[in-house]
Amino acid sequence: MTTRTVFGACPHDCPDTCALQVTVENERVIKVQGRAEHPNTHGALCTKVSRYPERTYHPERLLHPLKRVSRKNEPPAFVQVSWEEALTDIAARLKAIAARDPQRIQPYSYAGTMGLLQGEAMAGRLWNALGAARLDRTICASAGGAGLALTYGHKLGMHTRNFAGAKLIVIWGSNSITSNLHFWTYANQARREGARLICIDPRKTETADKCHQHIAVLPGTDGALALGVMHELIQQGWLDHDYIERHVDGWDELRAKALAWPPERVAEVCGITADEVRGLARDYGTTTPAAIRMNYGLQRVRGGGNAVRLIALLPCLTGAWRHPSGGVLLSASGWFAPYKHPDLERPDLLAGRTPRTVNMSTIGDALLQADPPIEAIVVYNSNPVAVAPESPKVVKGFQRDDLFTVVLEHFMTDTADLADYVLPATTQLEHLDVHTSYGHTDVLMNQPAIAPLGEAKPNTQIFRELAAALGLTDPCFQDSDEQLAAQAFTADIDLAVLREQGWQPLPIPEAPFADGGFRTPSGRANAAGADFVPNYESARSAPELAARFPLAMISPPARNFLNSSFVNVKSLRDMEGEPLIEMHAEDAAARGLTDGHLVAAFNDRGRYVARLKVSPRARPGVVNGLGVWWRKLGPEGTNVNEVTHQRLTDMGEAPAFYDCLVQVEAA
Ligand SMILES: Nc1nc2c(c(=O)[nH]1)N[C@H]1C(S)=C(S)[C@@H](COP(=O)(O)OP(=O)(O)OC[C@H]3O[C@@H](n4cnc5c(=O)[nH]c(N)nc54)[C@H](O)[C@@H]3O)O[C@H]1N2
Ligand SMILES: Nc1nc2c(c(=O)[nH]1)N[C@H]1C(S)=C(S)[C@@H](COP(=O)(O)OP(=O)(O)OC[C@H]3O[C@@H](n4cnc5c(=O)[nH]c(N)nc54)[C@H](O)[C@@H]3O)O[C@H]1N2
Ligand code: SF4
Ligand SMILES: [Mo]
Repeated sequence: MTTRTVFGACPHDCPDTCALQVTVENERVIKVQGRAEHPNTHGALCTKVSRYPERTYHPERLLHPLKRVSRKNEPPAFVQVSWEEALTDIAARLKAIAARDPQRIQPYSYAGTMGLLQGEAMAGRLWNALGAARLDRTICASAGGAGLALTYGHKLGMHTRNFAGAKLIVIWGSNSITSNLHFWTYANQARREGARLICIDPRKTETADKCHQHIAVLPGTDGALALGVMHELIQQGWLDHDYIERHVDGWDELRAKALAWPPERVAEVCGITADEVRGLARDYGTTTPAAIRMNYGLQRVRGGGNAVRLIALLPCLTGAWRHPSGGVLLSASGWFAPYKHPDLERPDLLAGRTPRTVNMSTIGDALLQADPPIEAIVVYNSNPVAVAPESPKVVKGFQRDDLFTVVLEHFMTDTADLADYVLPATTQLEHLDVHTSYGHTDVLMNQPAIAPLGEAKPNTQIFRELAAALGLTDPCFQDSDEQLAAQAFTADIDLAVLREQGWQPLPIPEAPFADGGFRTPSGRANAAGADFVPNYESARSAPELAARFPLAMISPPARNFLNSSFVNVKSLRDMEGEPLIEMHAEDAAARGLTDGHLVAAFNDRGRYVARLKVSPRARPGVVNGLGVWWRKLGPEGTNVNEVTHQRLTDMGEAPAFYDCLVQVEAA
């Protein structure tokens, strides 16, 4: 028996980017653990990724290329083909389209893996060389990202580990225990040292259960709450005038806006009490150091970008940034920018062409309406039929018989079901990759632990071979994954260190903005223009719509899934049970509904059937449609995106998943 240990990195779209220790016995992975030596991972993984061998060796893993033999609106039927046959045919189809107009070829990818290599390194080169359409990758974080960039100049924040030293932690729009477990470890450490923890979330999450206080705002009202806090900071004299004067632009304008938001007005808009607003402001204005952990939950509404701006300005007003354990963290990804090679995807191969850009968040409309039409779509690292908003339109788009669809996948997802070709991709245990993070500031390397299963190939290899089949001859298509890894970063990142140790930390100061130094052109935080933007859909902003669809619906992540990944891993699905809609007892009673009823959440866009859970986790007026289930595993073949819409946020052109009105009735 031979046993070895391989160092890896978790590829998932999660702020924690854990360092993995993979145990291989007789060429089979028997265990995936967190590395004890990696500071942020500290030896622990979430339940999902501890089950990685179960996912990798899943009996339904795709191991061979498949070709569709049914029509798109019929039940999916595929036959196994050789790689040669698949790639020759795909290349011929794409070539014919490219000869007419390459921008009718649409790549579609997101963060199924966050790896730089299996992400866009080789794929981006292919699309550039072809002149294919660009994809605006907005589906998750671009509203908050744009808000942060406008305010600080980049996506920058506190060190996660420094939350351990805070005396007040505000967890704002984040269910940390579910989606940012390793942050929670630091928050707990702070609590043991006497810190106060406040959770701001419409849902009473497992994280809210463990905080000292939970403030259950209505969805999309965080900007108003931040203005209310500012109102009190001004009125009570809890401002750091010296910090503001030296490091903030646009304060006079913001001050005037904040003064129009006394606690009583805020309370009405947010659906909370004026005392909750005053208490939050008092805690925040009088506790040092005070740290805010925002997550992306609060920016999936029309005003998401502005909400992030207003919250990000709070530590600039109190001078919380002066302390290593004060400030705010939404994303740390901007810290990596100076270390990443800007030309990894070889934009020079575009050779002056400027293909159109399609927004991934409105792929439903784009597939049905784009002019010229999208004739081919190549999907990798994403499951748009399940995760993109307003799925009735997404499904209809993918069902077009004249659309040529190629999906690179591990499993037969809802999207793969609608493909012309399904190509088997390797998992993180089978390929090389390098990773940055959006929750900490270490670069990680993932070494392959085992050979590819079946005929699966890394995305990089699939795109390499597709480039060859298309007759693309630039030498960059010959680069191996090792070479791509070497090209991914500037000289400050040492691949030898990554190979030896598994990670390399970036040299980021402990208190990065203690003396200002934001990355805006002026070096000052920018408050100009930040304001509260109400939801598209809410009782206050759209009363006529609310008369028909009176319940606000949010659809936050399920703990044992990662977006739509892991839904097909039985042990994890068993923990989640089945697709659920949580509703407050008052709302259930008003509709004559009881716990366990099969119900439909519906609006003019669609109808989602799930099991009702009458639960104090839901506040009155708000229902929680958890997780992104695979449509085909739902009771009527739909998931929560059946009812979400394609309107975009105030900045960043992102989806407003949590800005959604529905009615609920017995199914
Ligand atoms: N287990 C697990 N972990 C995950 C994911 C997953 O699906 N499952 N998803 C990953 C991804 S893709 C991302 S982007 C990250 C971050 O993922 P996020 O989607 O930000 O996830 P959460 O931290 O769960 O934060 C969402 C929280 O925001 C709350 N929320 C909803 N609307 C509002 C609002 O208007 N205001 C406020 N204050 N709160 C609101 C929700 O109830 C929920 O508790 O997590 C990643 N981690
Ligand atoms: N209603 C609602 N919708 C949401 C959200 C929500 O909170 N509510 N959250 C949104 C957010 S934050 C995000 S980030 C998006 C996420 O949306 P996606 O990025 O589409 O994420 P997943 O659903 O996890 O799908 C990723 C797919 O990539 C595949 N994959 C993983 N690794 C590889 C690989 O190496 N190669 C290939 N070829 N495939 C691979 C996985 O098997 C999986 O099927 O969903 C969004 N949708
Ligand atoms: S999903 Fe997040 S918490 Fe789980 S192993 Fe990956 S990085 Fe760590
Ligand atoms: Mo996300």
